[in-house]
Amino acid sequence: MRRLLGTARLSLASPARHPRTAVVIGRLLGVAFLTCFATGLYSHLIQNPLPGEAFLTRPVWIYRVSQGLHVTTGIACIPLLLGKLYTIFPLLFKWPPVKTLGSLLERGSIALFVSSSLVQLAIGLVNTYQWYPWHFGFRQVHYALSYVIIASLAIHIAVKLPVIERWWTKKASVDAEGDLLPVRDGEGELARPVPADERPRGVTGLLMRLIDTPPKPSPKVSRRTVLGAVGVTTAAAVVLTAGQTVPALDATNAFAPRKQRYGPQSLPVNKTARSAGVIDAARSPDWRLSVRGPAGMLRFTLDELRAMPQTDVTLPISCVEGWSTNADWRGVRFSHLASLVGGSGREFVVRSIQKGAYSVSMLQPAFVQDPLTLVALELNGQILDNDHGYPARLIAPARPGVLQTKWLRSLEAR
Ligand SMILES: Nc1nc2c(c(=O)[nH]1)N[C@H]1C(S)=C(S)[C@@H](COP(=O)(O)O)O[C@H]1N2
Ligand SMILES: [Mo]
Repeated sequence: MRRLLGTARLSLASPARHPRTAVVIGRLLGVAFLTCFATGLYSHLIQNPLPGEAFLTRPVWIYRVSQGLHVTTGIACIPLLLGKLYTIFPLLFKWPPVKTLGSLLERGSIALFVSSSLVQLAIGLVNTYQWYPWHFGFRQVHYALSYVIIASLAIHIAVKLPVIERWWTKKASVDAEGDLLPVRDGEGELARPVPADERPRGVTGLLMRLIDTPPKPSPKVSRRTVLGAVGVTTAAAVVLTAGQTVPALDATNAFAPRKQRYGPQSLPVNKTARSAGVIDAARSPDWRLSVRGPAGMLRFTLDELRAMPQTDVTLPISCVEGWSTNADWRGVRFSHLASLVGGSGREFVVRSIQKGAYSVSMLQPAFVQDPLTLVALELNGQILDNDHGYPARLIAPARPGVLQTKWLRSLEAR
């Protein structure tokens, strides 16, 4: 077994598989994972607030940027992680896999990190296409896994700190000609000359010695090729998808699930009125918006809402799935409606005529009082399209799209 794995490791040795390469890719991967974790946590806290949590309402685009970063860095993690796995691949054939308690921690944390990140990135990516080919709750699993990943990453970095430090700077990694310095024992296992007792023996060993003199690894794939490939695929993944949230990259947005301005009234749509089953109720002349607060309940027809003072705001829809677009909204200030029922400064429950998921959202006092929060009746200069929430929808600054409830039915102070 040991010999077989030794052979495998030797045949996989390559100058690209050097701890310096692992450190270079690892740094980028670390930054991407931490950004993804922080922005994911932010998104989680807006949707599942802690008691007494304060909400940021400015800048209005904060959620747009944060969630755009979340999805974009998550996508960038995929080629980076694969590149990193390529560089450390031979270590999978280390035998015995675990020698000491320290190595158990090291290998255990890597196993956990690699497996949980692969699952995390895969379900996250698939989720951006609104495809849920599984039977678990995406949000809970994605959230729980993020802690597993960050904890195992912290252990991994702590264990590897000596190697990371040793190969951190370029200066300390290359000789006068610019070639990577060889790895000595204790400086990281990768590309270390295979000790005599680990070299394959017998026929395999003989053959290998004929083809390729061990322990010198053959320069099959150069370090530059690997770093170049990882860099190009990562950049491509970003450039080909980030246009769903960065308007300047719209032209190169080939793979993202949504395009800027592609949808009714120049705004993408997730859930259509038809699929939500709301068209009849939304178009009915009996539609009323009921607003309830400490001072009682009022019910408004669409004409009554239109007769109230109208406010214009420019605010983005920023979907948790990563796409976002700015739009011009016109409607009645939420704070005005709240004050009519004595609900100023209260938290409101906002309900849709739609049933089921996404049909309710909580609007905390900071958003209720915000002059930019509207019960919108118009979008980009036209009466709201059925698919954008006709006759009325909620639009507030700095909130995830999923909380910008469409096809409003009632606003209730708590
Ligand atoms: N009632 C209701 N409101 C809703 C949704 C929904 O499914 N039902 N989808 C939400 C989501 S996930 C987003 S991103 C925004 C924008 O989606 P849209 O483009 O479909 O309007 O609307 C939100 N409001
Ligand atoms: Mo969304």
